Amino acid sequence: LKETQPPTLTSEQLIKRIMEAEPPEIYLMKDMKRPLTEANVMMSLTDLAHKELVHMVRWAKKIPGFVELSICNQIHLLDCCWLEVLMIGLMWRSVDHPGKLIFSPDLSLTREEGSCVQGFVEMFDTLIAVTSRVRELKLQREEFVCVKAIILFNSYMCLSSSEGSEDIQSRSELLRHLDAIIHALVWAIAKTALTFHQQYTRLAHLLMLLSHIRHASNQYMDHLQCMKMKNTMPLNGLLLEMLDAHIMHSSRVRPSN
Ligand code: AOE
Repeated sequence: LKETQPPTLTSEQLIKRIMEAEPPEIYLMKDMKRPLTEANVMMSLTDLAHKELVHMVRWAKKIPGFVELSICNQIHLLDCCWLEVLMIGLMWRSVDHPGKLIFSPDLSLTREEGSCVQGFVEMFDTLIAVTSRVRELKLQREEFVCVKAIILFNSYMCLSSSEGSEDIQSRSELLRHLDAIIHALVWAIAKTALTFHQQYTRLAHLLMLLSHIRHASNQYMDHLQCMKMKNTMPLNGLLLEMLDAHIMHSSRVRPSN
């Protein structure tokens, strides 16, 4: 039983809240004179990803509706989408730098520089290709923040789908928030001087980016999985835990805790 239903935000208010939730730029402030060896690059990227994940949790908590979900569902959503959220952020930072990935203001890599990392080139090409598409579409900041929030709530497929009334209520709450963000995205698209026909075509194109981002995320998850097996990379406990969570989701086995 819900005591108080929060007042519904207008699309404008919702976008304002989502914009305010944006994480800060992360600087690595490493000695960049070190050679771009596989170990150095991977250490920097892992370090960056960890710092970003801390901000990602803060970001998610500021997305209207997220903190009202159960802690368990909050964890499941983040477990499912963390790499997709990192990737769309990376694409957004890299959009004005064709052929480069801007990991942080002080760490950008070209395809050639990245080729020192095993399995990087394939991933790099995918990320560059989707980033080019983002550039082609001239993605606007308001649209970007909405699409990123949609990635978070669209991970609801990872949530437990048992028949329990709590689960069902939680799921419908989540879908209500997802609808509100989609509505806000439609509102943001409508602000541009486009015909109706161009507006819904644009909405479709923006949402189709999601399948490419999910593909890239899965591609790298598989790669991380390989590396975990071969033990070629210094993976920390957090990552191993994360990978286990990922396997559990993809094989539809419920975590035991
Ligand atoms: C993409 C975007 C970004 O901002 C950073 C990085 C860094 C690494 C990059 C990846 C990326 C793009 C694809 C790359 C990859 C390295 C090689 C690959 C270039 O080709 C990713 C580094 C990933 C490090 C793993 C970090 C541990 C994650 C643990 C998460 C976790 O434990 N949980 C429970 C999820 C919590 C969510 C908040």
